[in-house]
Amino acid sequence: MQQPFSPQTRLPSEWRQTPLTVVIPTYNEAENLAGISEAILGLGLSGLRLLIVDDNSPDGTGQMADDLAARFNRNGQARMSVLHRTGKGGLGTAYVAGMSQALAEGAEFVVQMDADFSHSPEYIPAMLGVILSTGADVVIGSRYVPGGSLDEGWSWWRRFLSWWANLYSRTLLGIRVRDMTAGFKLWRSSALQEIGLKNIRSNGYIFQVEMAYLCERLGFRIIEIPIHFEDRRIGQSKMDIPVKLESAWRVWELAWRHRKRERVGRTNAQIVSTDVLVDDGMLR
Ligand SMILES: Nc1nc2c(ncn2[C@@H]2O[C@H](COP(=O)(O)OP(=O)(O)O)[C@@H](O)[C@H]2O)c(=O)[nH]1
Ligand SMILES: [Mg+2]
Repeated sequence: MQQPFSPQTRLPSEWRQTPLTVVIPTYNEAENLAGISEAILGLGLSGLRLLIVDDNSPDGTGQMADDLAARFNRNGQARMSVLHRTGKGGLGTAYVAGMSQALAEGAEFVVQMDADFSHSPEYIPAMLGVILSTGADVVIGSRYVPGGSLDEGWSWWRRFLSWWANLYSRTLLGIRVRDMTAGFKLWRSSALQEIGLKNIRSNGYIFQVEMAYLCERLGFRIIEIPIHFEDRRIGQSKMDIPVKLESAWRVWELAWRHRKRERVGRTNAQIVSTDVLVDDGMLR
Protein backbone atom coordinates (compact mmCIF):
# COMPACT_ATOMS: atom_id res chain seq x y z
CA MET A 1 0.00 0.00 0.00
CA GLN A 2 1.28 3.44 -0.87
CA GLN A 3 2.26 5.56 2.13
CA PRO A 4 -0.27 8.38 2.40
CA PHE A 5 2.49 10.84 3.19
CA SER A 6 6.22 10.94 3.21
CA PRO A 7 8.04 10.97 6.56
CA GLN A 8 10.73 13.18 5.01
CA THR A 9 8.38 16.05 4.39
CA ARG A 10 10.01 19.21 3.08
CA LEU A 11 8.69 22.34 4.71
CA PRO A 12 8.74 25.96 3.53
CA SER A 13 11.70 27.72 5.14
CA GLU A 14 9.62 29.98 7.39
CA TRP A 15 7.83 26.92 8.77
CA ARG A 16 11.20 25.50 9.78
CA GLN A 17 11.63 28.41 12.21
CA THR A 18 8.46 27.60 14.15
CA PRO A 19 9.11 27.67 17.92
CA LEU A 20 8.74 24.01 18.80
CA THR A 21 9.96 22.13 21.86
CA VAL A 22 10.44 18.37 21.80
CA VAL A 23 9.99 16.94 25.31
CA ILE A 24 11.53 13.52 26.00
CA PRO A 25 11.24 11.89 29.42
CA THR A 26 14.12 9.56 30.19
CA TYR A 27 14.79 6.85 32.69
CA ASN A 28 17.91 4.78 31.99
CA GLU A 29 18.22 5.75 28.33
CA ALA A 30 22.00 6.35 28.25
CA GLU A 31 22.37 4.08 25.23
CA ASN A 32 19.70 5.87 23.21
CA LEU A 33 20.15 9.48 24.26
CA ALA A 34 23.03 10.65 22.06
CA GLY A 35 21.53 9.06 18.94
CA ILE A 36 18.03 10.41 19.44
CA SER A 37 19.29 13.90 20.34
CA GLU A 38 21.48 14.07 17.25
CA ALA A 39 18.65 12.83 15.02
CA ILE A 40 16.19 15.41 16.37
CA LEU A 41 18.56 18.36 16.39
CA GLY A 42 19.74 17.33 12.92
CA LEU A 43 16.29 17.68 11.34
CA GLY A 44 17.08 21.17 10.11
CA LEU A 45 14.26 22.82 12.05
CA SER A 46 15.85 26.02 13.32
CA GLY A 47 13.06 26.80 15.81
CA LEU A 48 13.30 23.37 17.43
CA ARG A 49 14.50 23.00 21.04
CA LEU A 50 15.00 19.68 22.82
CA LEU A 51 14.07 19.29 26.49
CA ILE A 52 15.07 16.12 28.33
CA VAL A 53 13.26 15.33 31.59
CA ASP A 54 15.44 12.91 33.51
CA ASP A 55 14.52 11.28 36.81
CA ASN A 56 18.00 10.84 38.23
CA SER A 57 18.55 7.72 36.08
CA PRO A 58 20.98 5.32 37.76
CA ASP A 59 22.76 4.75 34.42
CA GLY A 60 23.89 8.38 34.21
CA THR A 61 21.46 9.55 31.49
CA GLY A 62 21.12 12.92 33.29
CA GLN A 63 24.83 13.70 33.23
CA MET A 64 25.05 12.56 29.63
CA ALA A 65 22.18 14.91 28.76
CA ASP A 66 24.04 17.81 30.38
CA ASP A 67 27.16 16.98 28.37
CA LEU A 68 25.19 16.79 25.12
CA ALA A 69 23.45 20.08 25.92
CA ALA A 70 26.82 21.77 26.49
CA ARG A 71 27.90 20.49 23.07
CA PHE A 72 24.75 21.54 21.20
CA ASN A 73 24.55 24.92 22.94
CA ARG A 74 28.01 26.07 21.90
CA ASN A 75 28.24 29.57 20.39
CA GLY A 76 25.52 30.93 22.64
CA GLN A 77 22.74 28.80 21.12
CA ALA A 78 19.99 27.31 23.32
CA ARG A 79 19.06 24.16 21.44
CA MET A 80 18.91 21.62 24.23
CA SER A 81 18.14 21.76 27.94
CA VAL A 82 17.70 19.26 30.76
CA LEU A 83 15.21 19.17 33.58
CA HIS A 84 16.53 17.07 36.44
CA ARG A 85 14.09 15.52 38.87
CA THR A 86 15.16 13.80 42.05
CA GLY A 87 13.81 10.29 41.44
CA LYS A 88 11.58 8.09 39.27
CA GLY A 89 8.29 9.92 39.35
CA GLY A 90 6.60 8.29 36.35
CA LEU A 91 6.00 9.24 32.74
CA GLY A 92 2.93 11.42 33.31
CA THR A 93 4.43 13.76 35.88
CA ALA A 94 7.63 13.95 33.79
CA TYR A 95 5.56 15.13 30.79
CA VAL A 96 3.58 17.60 32.87
CA ALA A 97 6.82 19.10 34.21
CA GLY A 98 8.49 19.20 30.77
CA MET A 99 5.48 20.54 28.87
CA SER A 100 4.91 23.21 31.54
CA GLN A 101 8.50 24.36 31.18
CA ALA A 102 8.21 24.39 27.37
CA LEU A 103 5.07 26.56 27.55
CA ALA A 104 6.69 28.93 30.10
CA GLU A 105 9.63 29.34 27.72
CA GLY A 106 7.37 30.37 24.85
CA ALA A 107 7.09 27.26 22.67
CA GLU A 108 4.19 27.53 20.21
CA PHE A 109 4.17 23.78 19.67
CA VAL A 110 5.25 20.85 21.83
CA VAL A 111 6.18 17.34 20.71
CA GLN A 112 6.07 14.40 23.11
CA MET A 113 7.97 11.23 22.27
CA ASP A 114 10.02 8.32 23.65
CA ALA A 115 13.82 8.30 23.78
CA ASP A 116 14.05 4.80 22.32
CA PHE A 117 13.48 5.35 18.54
CA SER A 118 10.03 3.78 18.62
CA HIS A 119 8.91 7.20 17.45
CA SER A 120 11.06 8.04 14.46
CA PRO A 121 12.23 11.69 14.52
CA GLU A 122 11.70 11.75 10.74
CA TYR A 123 7.97 12.15 11.29
CA ILE A 124 8.37 15.45 13.15
CA PRO A 125 8.55 17.69 10.04
CA ALA A 126 5.50 15.91 8.61
CA MET A 127 3.57 16.43 11.84
CA LEU A 128 4.56 20.09 11.87
CA GLY A 129 3.49 20.48 8.24
CA VAL A 130 0.12 18.95 9.05
CA ILE A 131 -0.57 21.12 12.09
CA LEU A 132 0.52 24.32 10.35
CA SER A 133 -1.45 23.64 7.20
CA THR A 134 -4.65 22.62 8.96
CA GLY A 135 -4.80 24.65 12.17
CA ALA A 136 -5.38 21.43 14.12
CA ASP A 137 -4.94 21.37 17.90
CA VAL A 138 -3.06 18.10 18.04
CA VAL A 139 -1.47 15.65 15.60
CA ILE A 140 -1.16 12.05 16.76
CA GLY A 141 1.41 9.64 15.34
CA SER A 142 -0.93 6.69 15.10
CA ARG A 143 -0.36 2.97 14.71
CA TYR A 144 -4.01 2.24 14.12
CA VAL A 145 -5.05 4.31 11.12
CA PRO A 146 -4.66 3.15 7.49
CA GLY A 147 -0.97 3.15 6.63
CA GLY A 148 0.12 2.87 10.27
CA SER A 149 1.95 -0.25 11.43
CA LEU A 150 3.53 -2.06 14.36
CA ASP A 151 6.97 -3.58 14.61
CA GLU A 152 6.97 -6.97 12.87
CA GLY A 153 8.73 -8.39 15.94
CA TRP A 154 5.75 -7.80 18.25
CA SER A 155 4.35 -11.06 19.55
CA TRP A 156 0.67 -11.81 19.07
CA TRP A 157 0.29 -11.31 22.83
CA ARG A 158 1.69 -7.75 22.76
CA ARG A 159 -0.47 -6.91 19.76
CA PHE A 160 -3.48 -8.31 21.53
CA LEU A 161 -2.76 -6.33 24.73
CA SER A 162 -2.36 -3.08 22.81
CA TRP A 163 -5.50 -3.74 20.75
CA TRP A 164 -7.45 -4.63 23.86
CA ALA A 165 -6.26 -1.55 25.81
CA ASN A 166 -7.42 0.62 22.92
CA LEU A 167 -10.77 -1.06 22.55
CA TYR A 168 -11.40 -1.00 26.30
CA SER A 169 -10.59 2.67 26.80
CA ARG A 170 -12.30 3.82 23.59
CA THR A 171 -15.49 1.98 24.43
CA LEU A 172 -15.58 2.98 28.06
CA LEU A 173 -14.85 6.64 27.38
CA GLY A 174 -16.89 6.74 24.18
CA ILE A 175 -14.19 8.36 22.10
CA ARG A 176 -13.16 7.99 18.52
CA VAL A 177 -9.38 8.50 18.47
CA ARG A 178 -7.94 5.27 17.05
CA ASP A 179 -4.64 5.14 18.92
CA MET A 180 -5.56 6.00 22.48
CA THR A 181 -2.24 5.00 24.00
CA ALA A 182 -0.08 6.75 21.39
CA GLY A 183 2.94 8.43 22.96
CA PHE A 184 3.98 10.42 19.87
CA LYS A 185 2.05 13.68 19.57
CA LEU A 186 2.48 17.24 18.41
CA TRP A 187 0.50 19.75 20.44
CA ARG A 188 -0.47 23.32 19.73
CA SER A 189 0.46 25.15 22.95
CA SER A 190 -2.99 26.70 23.26
CA ALA A 191 -4.45 23.17 23.45
CA LEU A 192 -2.17 22.23 26.34
CA GLN A 193 -3.09 25.48 28.07
CA GLU A 194 -6.77 24.78 27.63
CA ILE A 195 -6.38 21.25 29.00
CA GLY A 196 -4.60 22.77 32.01
CA LEU A 197 -1.62 20.55 32.79
CA LYS A 198 -2.22 20.97 36.51
CA ASN A 199 -5.45 18.96 36.04
CA ILE A 200 -3.53 15.92 34.81
CA ARG A 201 -2.90 13.28 37.44
CA SER A 202 -2.12 10.16 35.46
CA ASN A 203 1.15 8.37 35.20
CA GLY A 204 2.07 5.52 32.86
CA TYR A 205 0.01 4.69 29.77
CA ILE A 206 -3.07 6.19 31.25
CA PHE A 207 -1.47 9.61 30.83
CA GLN A 208 -1.89 9.20 27.06
CA VAL A 209 -5.50 8.07 27.48
CA GLU A 210 -6.33 11.00 29.77
CA MET A 211 -4.90 13.52 27.32
CA ALA A 212 -6.72 11.94 24.35
CA TYR A 213 -9.97 11.91 26.31
CA LEU A 214 -9.68 15.59 27.19
CA CYS A 215 -8.98 16.44 23.54
CA GLU A 216 -12.36 14.98 22.64
CA ARG A 217 -14.20 16.44 25.63
CA LEU A 218 -12.89 19.86 24.77
CA GLY A 219 -13.87 19.57 21.11
CA PHE A 220 -10.36 19.81 19.71
CA ARG A 221 -9.44 19.29 16.10
CA ILE A 222 -7.43 16.07 16.15
CA ILE A 223 -5.49 14.59 13.25
CA GLU A 224 -4.09 11.07 13.31
CA ILE A 225 -1.30 10.40 10.87
CA PRO A 226 0.08 6.91 10.25
CA ILE A 227 3.45 5.93 11.65
CA HIS A 228 5.45 2.78 11.63
CA PHE A 229 6.09 1.98 15.29
CA GLU A 230 9.45 0.30 15.77
CA ASP A 231 10.28 -1.66 18.85
CA ARG A 232 12.74 0.14 21.13
CA ARG A 233 16.23 -0.28 19.67
CA ILE A 234 18.16 -0.72 22.93
CA GLY A 235 17.28 -1.31 26.57
CA GLN A 236 14.10 -2.41 28.25
CA SER A 237 10.61 -0.99 28.52
CA LYS A 238 10.07 0.95 31.73
CA MET A 239 6.39 0.07 31.67
CA ASP A 240 5.86 -3.10 33.67
CA ILE A 241 2.77 -5.25 34.15
CA PRO A 242 1.56 -3.38 37.31
CA VAL A 243 1.64 -0.09 35.33
CA LYS A 244 -0.45 -1.74 32.63
CA LEU A 245 -2.96 -3.16 35.08
CA GLU A 246 -3.25 0.12 36.93
CA SER A 247 -4.18 1.77 33.63
CA ALA A 248 -7.23 -0.47 33.28
CA TRP A 249 -9.04 0.71 36.38
CA ARG A 250 -7.79 4.25 36.09
CA VAL A 251 -9.88 4.65 32.93
CA TRP A 252 -12.96 4.61 35.18
CA GLU A 253 -11.41 7.06 37.56
CA LEU A 254 -10.55 9.61 34.89
CA ALA A 255 -13.98 9.35 33.26
CA TRP A 256 -15.43 10.35 36.63
CA ARG A 257 -12.89 13.07 37.37
CA HIS A 258 -13.40 14.89 34.05
CA ARG A 259 -17.16 14.34 33.77
CA LYS A 260 -17.86 18.07 34.13
CA ARG A 261 -15.30 19.34 31.64
CA GLU A 262 -17.24 20.94 28.84
CA ARG A 263 -16.64 21.86 25.27
CA VAL A 264 -16.29 25.59 25.37
CA GLY A 265 -18.51 26.88 22.61
CA ARG A 266 -17.48 24.09 20.29
CA THR A 267 -19.30 21.27 18.63
CA ASN A 268 -17.95 17.73 18.71
CA ALA A 269 -14.26 17.08 18.33
CA GLN A 270 -13.27 16.78 14.70
CA ILE A 271 -11.14 13.75 14.11
CA VAL A 272 -9.45 13.42 10.77
CA SER A 273 -7.19 10.62 9.69
CA THR A 274 -4.89 9.95 6.83
CA ASP A 275 -7.23 9.38 3.95
CA VAL A 276 -7.29 13.12 3.40
CA LEU A 277 -3.52 13.48 3.42
CA VAL A 278 -1.49 13.78 0.26
CA ASP A 279 2.17 13.00 -0.39
CA ASP A 280 3.76 16.14 0.99
CA GLY A 281 2.02 15.94 4.35
CA MET A 282 -0.45 18.73 3.54
CA LEU A 283 -4.18 18.31 3.65
CA ARG A 284 -6.19 18.37 0.47
N1 LIG B 1 11.58 10.88 33.43
C1 LIG B 1 10.99 9.67 33.36
N2 LIG B 1 10.94 9.03 32.16
C2 LIG B 1 10.33 7.81 32.12
C3 LIG B 1 9.77 7.19 33.23
N3 LIG B 1 9.23 5.99 32.85
C4 LIG B 1 9.49 5.88 31.52
N4 LIG B 1 10.17 6.97 31.07
C5 LIG B 1 10.59 7.29 29.71
O1 LIG B 1 9.39 7.41 28.96
C6 LIG B 1 9.55 6.90 27.65
C7 LIG B 1 8.53 5.76 27.43
O2 LIG B 1 8.89 4.62 28.22
P1 LIG B 1 9.16 3.21 27.54
O3 LIG B 1 9.92 2.37 28.49
O4 LIG B 1 9.79 3.41 26.19
O5 LIG B 1 7.69 2.66 27.40
P2 LIG B 1 7.10 1.74 26.22
O6 LIG B 1 7.46 2.40 24.94
O7 LIG B 1 5.65 1.72 26.46
O8 LIG B 1 7.74 0.42 26.40
C8 LIG B 1 11.02 6.46 27.55
O9 LIG B 1 11.77 7.52 26.97
C9 LIG B 1 11.41 6.22 29.01
O10 LIG B 1 12.78 6.40 29.27
C10 LIG B 1 9.84 7.89 34.49
O11 LIG B 1 9.39 7.43 35.54
N5 LIG B 1 10.44 9.12 34.48
MG1 LIG C 1 9.12 3.23 24.24
